[in-house]
Amino acid sequence: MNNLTIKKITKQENCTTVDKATIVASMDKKTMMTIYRDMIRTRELDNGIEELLKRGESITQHSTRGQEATPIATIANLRKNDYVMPYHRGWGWAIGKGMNFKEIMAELINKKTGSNRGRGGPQLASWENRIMGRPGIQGAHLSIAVGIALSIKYRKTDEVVVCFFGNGSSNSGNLHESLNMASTWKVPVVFIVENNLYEIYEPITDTTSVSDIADRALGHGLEGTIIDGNDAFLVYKVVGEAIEKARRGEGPSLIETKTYRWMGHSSNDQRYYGGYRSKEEVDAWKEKCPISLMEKDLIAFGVATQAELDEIQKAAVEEKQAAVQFAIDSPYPEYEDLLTDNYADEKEGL
Ligand SMILES: Cc1ncc(C[n+]2csc(CCOP(=O)(O)OP(=O)(O)O)c2C)c(N)n1
Repeated sequence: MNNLTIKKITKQENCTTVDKATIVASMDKKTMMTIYRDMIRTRELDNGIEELLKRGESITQHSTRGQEATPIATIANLRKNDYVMPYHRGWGWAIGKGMNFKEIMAELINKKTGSNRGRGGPQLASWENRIMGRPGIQGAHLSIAVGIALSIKYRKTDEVVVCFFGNGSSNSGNLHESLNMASTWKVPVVFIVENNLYEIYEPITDTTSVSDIADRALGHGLEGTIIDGNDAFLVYKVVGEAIEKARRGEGPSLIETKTYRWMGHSSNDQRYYGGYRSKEEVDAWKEKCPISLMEKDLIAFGVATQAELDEIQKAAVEEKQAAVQFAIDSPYPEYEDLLTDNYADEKEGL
């Protein structure tokens, strides 16, 4: 045999289009209005945190501004007993999954009335809402999501896990281990990578070998999909299909949502424009605001009137004001609170 085979693996892209009118027609008004409302509430949460920061409260905020569509439209597909493995960018996932706004705000400044009684602070968690805790170690949570999905498979339920992460975390070795195991075991997890083009102050081109993170799915036998992460309708549809696939036991998916953060990396980063990105770039992305886009669509497709949307906006501002006040007025935990909810209990002599 003199004919020797050389096989090159090349990236194959398969683009399809979807008519937004078809997506809108397939959704009920309640779902669309919930997505819109929760995006507005997420932005108001951001505004409320800024008010607290101005009062000197100590929170490190990783603003969601400009990225609201991905967490909210993703979670709109979930049931109460589905799991969310969040990441550090904002708290949209907490709003979307149904955590109480006031309790979130109080928790963020470690008040006793907070969702975790002031113990967790920004690292929100909620067992009731199956929010498995905001992680601090980039990428480490990816394998935890796979572990939860494996437990679902063992328990033979039709629950799913949605795991969010940023483009920076996609450079963690743990991504590859997690994609590999999820794909091998065919567990019900949907990975959502919010590609906002930066990793703290570094542009993606300086830190990452590919411009599309979804490419990394291919090497692990998963389907990788790339969508506009600022279009709530598209996110809802595409993620919804991946979630249903996972529910049917047909395995995991990786969806990359292209998006952009308007603010600095965190509230410690005041260099919104200068330094590592241009004002022109930020302003161009502000033109693609996910909330304004959905607003235009809801009106254009006759789903809602401007008056209805204004009402939602007004209610969200009032909710934010009440939550800020509630957080400020709430007490800090007492010394005795240190002795509750601990694994090692004094009474047990441990
Ligand atoms: C293992 C680890 N390394 C570094 C950090 C510091 N850190 C916090 S956020 C962040 C950038 C994450 O970027 P990305 O995943 O793109 O998410 P984004 O902040 O852009 O939403 C880094 C490096 C960390 N928390 N954990």
